[in-house]
Amino acid sequence: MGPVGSGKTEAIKSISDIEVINTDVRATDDVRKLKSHTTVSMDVGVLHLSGHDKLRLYGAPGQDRFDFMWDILLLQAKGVALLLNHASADPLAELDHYLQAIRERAPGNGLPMVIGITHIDEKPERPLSIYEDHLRQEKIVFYGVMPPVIEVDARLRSHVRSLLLVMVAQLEMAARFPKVIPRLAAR
Ligand SMILES: Nc1nc2c(ncn2[C@@H]2O[C@H](COP(=O)(O)OP(=O)(O)OP(=O)(O)O)[C@@H](O)[C@H]2O)c(=O)[nH]1
Ligand SMILES: [Mg+2]
Repeated sequence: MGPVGSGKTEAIKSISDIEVINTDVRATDDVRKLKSHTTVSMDVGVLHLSGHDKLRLYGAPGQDRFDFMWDILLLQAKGVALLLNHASADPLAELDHYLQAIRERAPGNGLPMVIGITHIDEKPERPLSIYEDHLRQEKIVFYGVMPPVIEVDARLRSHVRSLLLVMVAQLEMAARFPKVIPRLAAR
């Protein structure tokens, strides 16, 4: 999940082991000022892990007017990778907006979450510490931990892989220590 242009479609294209199914169409509204195409339904990809494990990847549309897709995707999601555009006007407001949207759809402990900061190269003067400072100040906890914040260039497979492995680690930890986060046992 994440705002328009944060790199959700690009990240799935970079990492997927299958050809990505996407629903990008030509943008005709304000989005056109940012980029030519936007996701209207979802992106679908797969990342093969070791053995027979695989991570199914679903990229949500960034625009709020398609938020019914967030309802559908979060109903079945095992975890959320939230991408934020570091170069946007107010990335912390976007962070709060999405955290709220996710909380409303996954109440209780929420879901395992990892936050990927994209477009860092476009705003190098803005410190990266703003995200962790904000999460700490607001005491934001999902699934028993403050969501890890990772630097990601969505165009680079290795970066996207690191982001997803951090999320897989949270899922594994939860599966091994279900008493730490009781809701996990039920999932
Ligand atoms: N310079 C730079 N460009 C990036 C980075 N990460 C992603 N991009 C580019 O930013 C654009 C993001 O576009 P998408 O992946 O379509 O964005 P999206 O999040 O799917 O947007 P919606 O579907 O409209 O919600 C692409 O052109 C990427 O190549 C980064 O770290 N640095
Ligand atoms: Mg997209």
